[in-house]
Amino acid sequence: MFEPMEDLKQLYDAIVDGNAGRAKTLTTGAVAEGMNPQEILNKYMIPAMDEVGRRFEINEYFVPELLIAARAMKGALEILKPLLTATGAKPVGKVAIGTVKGDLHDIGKNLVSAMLEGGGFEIIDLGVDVTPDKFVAAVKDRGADVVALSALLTTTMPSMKTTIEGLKEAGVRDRVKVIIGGAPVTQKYADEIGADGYADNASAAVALTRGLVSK
Ligand code: B1M
Repeated sequence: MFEPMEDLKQLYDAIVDGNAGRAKTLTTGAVAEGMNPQEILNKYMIPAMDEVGRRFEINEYFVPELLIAARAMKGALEILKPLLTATGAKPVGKVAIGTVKGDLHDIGKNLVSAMLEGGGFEIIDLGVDVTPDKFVAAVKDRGADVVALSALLTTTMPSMKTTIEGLKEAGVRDRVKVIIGGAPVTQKYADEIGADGYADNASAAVALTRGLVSK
């Protein structure tokens, strides 16, 4: 029988242990039992990745363990994604999203992307390690209204500033709203580099983007 608390605790453990098969099975079970996908994500999956980061910090985990935990997280997230993005509405704006140059972390970016899609936005996903010129091209050639930048490393945060400078140099900064986010990013940093907004999680990113495009 499905035991919500017990099975979801096991989902947390499966992600921390990098057991992708088990993480998928448990997520599928939780969804089939009608558990709220947002709750599965926020209460069990994201805290599991935080625990992985904590173990990395204290040298209990190394890059290989980060990678297998990330694979388990991504597999489970694929199951939740259709539920997070279910929408019938016509696009309310076009968002070019990517993880900035030098940065390969994409789980948070993918989550923000899925939630924005669920919020009715058309998404141009530029992937990871995205150079400023690719964001510029997404605005110039593909008509993005919003540029959404993710960074997980303190060392790659400056790429957000360089991207905004790139948009200015290309003469398209006034045409778009720029939002930023990621674990080390703050509202203060957003103000410093002249971004239009900062969100600290995927749901907040949707509310922020809605607010900006309606202005
Ligand atoms: Co790395 N890593 N990593 N890593 N990694 C962190 C970020 C770190 C904090 C771990 C630690 O030390 N505790 C640390 C950064 C330290 C720092 O800069 N302050 C770190 C490091 C050091 C590194 C390497 C340098 C390790 C090395 O090689 N020695 C290396 C760098 C590689 C590179 O990018 N050039 C590296 C590599 C990796 C892997 C590739 C192995 C893997 C990523 C796999 C992948 O993404 N495909 C990985 C992982 C998995 C992590 C941790 C453990 C988990 C990240 C994650 O997915 N979190 C991470 C520790 C941690 O964050 N707890 C860590 C879950 C995800 C849902 O959260 O991405 O924060 P997050 O997204 C959130 C919010 O931040 C926000 O919404 C999301 C949902 O709520 N958000 C936005 C994100 N983007 C947004 C954009 C928005 C708005 C909100 O608007 C546009």
